[in-house]
Amino acid sequence: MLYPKMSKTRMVFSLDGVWDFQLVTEEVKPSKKLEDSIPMPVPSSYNDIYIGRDFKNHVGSMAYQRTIAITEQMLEKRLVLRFGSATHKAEVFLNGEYIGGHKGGFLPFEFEITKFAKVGENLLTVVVDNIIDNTTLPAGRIVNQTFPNMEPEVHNLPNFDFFNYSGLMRSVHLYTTDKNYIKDIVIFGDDKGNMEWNVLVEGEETLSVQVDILDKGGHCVYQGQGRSGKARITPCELWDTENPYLYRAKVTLRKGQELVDEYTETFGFRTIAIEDCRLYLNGKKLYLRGFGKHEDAPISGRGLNLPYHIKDLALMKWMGANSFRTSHYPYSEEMLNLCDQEGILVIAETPAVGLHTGFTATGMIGGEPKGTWTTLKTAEHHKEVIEDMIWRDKNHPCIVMWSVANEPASEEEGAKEYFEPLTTLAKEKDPQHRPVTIVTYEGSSPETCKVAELCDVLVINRYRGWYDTEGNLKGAAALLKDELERFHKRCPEKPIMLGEYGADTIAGMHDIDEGLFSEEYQVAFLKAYSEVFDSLPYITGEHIWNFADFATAENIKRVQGNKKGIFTRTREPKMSAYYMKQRWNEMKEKENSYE
Ligand code: GCB
Repeated sequence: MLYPKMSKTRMVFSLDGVWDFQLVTEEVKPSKKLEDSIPMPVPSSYNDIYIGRDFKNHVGSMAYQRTIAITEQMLEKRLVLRFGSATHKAEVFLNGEYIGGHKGGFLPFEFEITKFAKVGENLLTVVVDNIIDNTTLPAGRIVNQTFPNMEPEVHNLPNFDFFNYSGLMRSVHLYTTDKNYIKDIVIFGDDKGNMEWNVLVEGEETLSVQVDILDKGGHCVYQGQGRSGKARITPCELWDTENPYLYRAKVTLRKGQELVDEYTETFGFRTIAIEDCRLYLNGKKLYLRGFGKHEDAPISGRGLNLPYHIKDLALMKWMGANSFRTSHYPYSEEMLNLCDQEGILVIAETPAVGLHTGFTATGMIGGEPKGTWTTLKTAEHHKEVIEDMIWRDKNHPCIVMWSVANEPASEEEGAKEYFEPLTTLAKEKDPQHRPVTIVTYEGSSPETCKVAELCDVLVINRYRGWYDTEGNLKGAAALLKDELERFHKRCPEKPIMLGEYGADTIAGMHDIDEGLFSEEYQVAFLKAYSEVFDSLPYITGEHIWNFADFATAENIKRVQGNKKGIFTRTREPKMSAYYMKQRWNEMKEKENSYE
């Protein structure tokens, strides 16, 4: 799906700003102005904008409303209303009429509204629903609780360890195209300068397509004709983490001589490969240094926050990191564009987290052990989000791998049957056939994991020295090494990386004996893991959990959120940032000296 961009033929209007907002307690009448509404910024999570637990933890729907002014010229075109995301479900109404809905909280969707809109003022109402249950991704549970002499209460418990932020958390746009238009573009290149394109066109058969490849300076280095084609660009600058060189493909659609649509897509030339248990980027061994992250900031929550996006990438570069995982959902399109520009590699993850009825990261729910694959009703929706995520993100050179899920019940009967069609789908749908993984947890050992063979890279999360063996880092390192060796024995040809490892650390808390929760313990923990990685040649990366402290649901294992960040929530460094900065920058220098 194309991001809304202005061109000679396309107008784009931002609908970001202050909308009217109301938590829904009785049915919304979308043809009427909301009564008793309060101002709400879009994009933002709604939860932390006002005060009070009841507001923040509201279970159910919320209504967003604003007016939009539409001109005659806009209605002569095809007029499209596009949401960057709506978490987790949305129903959209224009002037009281239902124009469509969408399920899934982290991917864009759009509707043509030409026939619903009128010249002048139009009333746009969006009803967003934040419920997570055994049909949604991420997965959660609705729990009805009763207390003596009280009205029954409804709680929505996340089966995952991040706050269930919701609302219109990404940008909303209106854009126009001609009735004949470029629907989508697939474009990519390899490290030999070979490229392929495929332009999807909506409209008359006779329309002609031209593709101009522009270099950084805007000079045309190749011109191709036709909806699909192959070419070789020589000389060609490759995209990599040190020199993220981007080309642009200017695609024009003509009816005879008349220009009817123009869209410029960015892409890069690079090759990702796996050989001898290692990942390669453009023929060079690739070691992934970085983090599991969250889209998370004070006040705006999970809302699109460009200053935080750019700051986070700057901090990663300062540390010598080269990558992160979009744990645990697809991130904003803006972030992926920045990663293309900045040369940061991304493991792109679906919102499939919490797919385990007997386990959560915080260990706080009992659930129904071993019942996951008969209890969850997520398989069809899981397919949709894989297709939609890959379709949205396919052209980004920064994406190095797809993660189909985080910490599912991969040790339970039924896991292989659930995941096999999904990993196959991910491979088929990606025009570049990038590696695919399922990130697994401690309960899924080399002996019990049912999905290892489905993964191109084994990405495993381990918390030895934290959730078990706490305080005993020698013991933790021994267990970790032994387990990695067993995984390697089972899949000798597959690269292995740590997708998560970390320890909660309260910034400013110190302990001469490196006690749990102190900054000293976090450093010692990371050192112990680093030594294990350095002793095993098939380890292809280390992603620390987490880049920064982040908000979670309240429970007694979380002190105002998860504190495993290397940075605090407001991005101040903990001691460990300096340790990792030194380690990673030394690694980087060594890598560059081999060139
Ligand atoms: C995990 C989860 C992550 C949690 C983390 C933790 O295994 O994948 O979402 O936040 O552990 O800190 O417990």
